[in-house]
Amino acid sequence: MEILKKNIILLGDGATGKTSLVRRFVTDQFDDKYITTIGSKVTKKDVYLEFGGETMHMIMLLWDVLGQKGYRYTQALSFGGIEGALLVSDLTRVNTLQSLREYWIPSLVSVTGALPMIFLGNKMDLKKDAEFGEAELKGAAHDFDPCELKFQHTLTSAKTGENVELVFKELAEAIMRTTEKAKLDYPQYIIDKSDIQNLKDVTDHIIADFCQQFGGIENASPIVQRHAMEIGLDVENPRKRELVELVNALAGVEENFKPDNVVNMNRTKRLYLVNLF
Ligand code: G3D
Ligand code: MG
Repeated sequence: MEILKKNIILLGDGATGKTSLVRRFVTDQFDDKYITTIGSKVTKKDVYLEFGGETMHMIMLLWDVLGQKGYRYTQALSFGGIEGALLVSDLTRVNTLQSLREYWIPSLVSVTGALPMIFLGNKMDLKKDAEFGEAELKGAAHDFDPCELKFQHTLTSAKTGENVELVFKELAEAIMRTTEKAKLDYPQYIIDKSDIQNLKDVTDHIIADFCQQFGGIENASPIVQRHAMEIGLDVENPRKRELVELVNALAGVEENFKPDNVVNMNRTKRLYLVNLF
């Protein structure tokens, strides 16, 4: 039997239920070794799944990252080698879904590139306190779908255990299904965030990202230059407001030749970089 080792990350705001989901899924967690690193914890779980008529043994290494925003450098390091993500929101707090869109997803994909992601609306047992439901979750899954997973999203409860095992297995299957080709269809410019010290660096990365996805600097740079001039952006001394305008202008260009979800992903990722400062 083929054995595969895959790094999975759970991402989302504090108290959405990431640690509880891992605990629920990994029933023998107390016998398992925890590797504690700065800001994250790794738990191992063996999963067996049918794929292409064969049984596969997948060793899932589950990365449970500190749920606080702002630890971006230590978090960026733990994203290396991540091959799939469970994005956890708390159904009783709609701002946790907004955070996935505006913070956690761009933060992840800017270091990993396209990868399978499943959106979880956790705490489904607290139905009467819910601030959003499956429709909003599906909307987010639709907007961020770099591997064309058909907008995977599931309501879960770490408390009752409902759908918990299912979502980990769904992610394992999604990782198996996601071919190298799918990743190449959605090239992502990978950013080492520890490189970014100021808005000038951000400008550099935004332009490089756009150029790479546009098929090279020769074709792309006249377009970037035209928009930068129209906006009055000084690349040596960029201001935040101008950079936001540039990001929107580049999204306008990309709309002509990329699918909506990719345009949206790029735009969100670039705005996230601008908003680091
Ligand atoms: P985090 O790791 O994302 O920060 P935790 O979140 O797993 O620590 O969970 C935060 C709180 O939410 C915990 O409550 C936990 O018991 C609760 N919780 C997690 N998942 C669920 C769920 O599905 N349903 C309900 N009702 N509660 C859940 P405490 O009170 O211990 O802080
Ligand atoms: Mg936790």
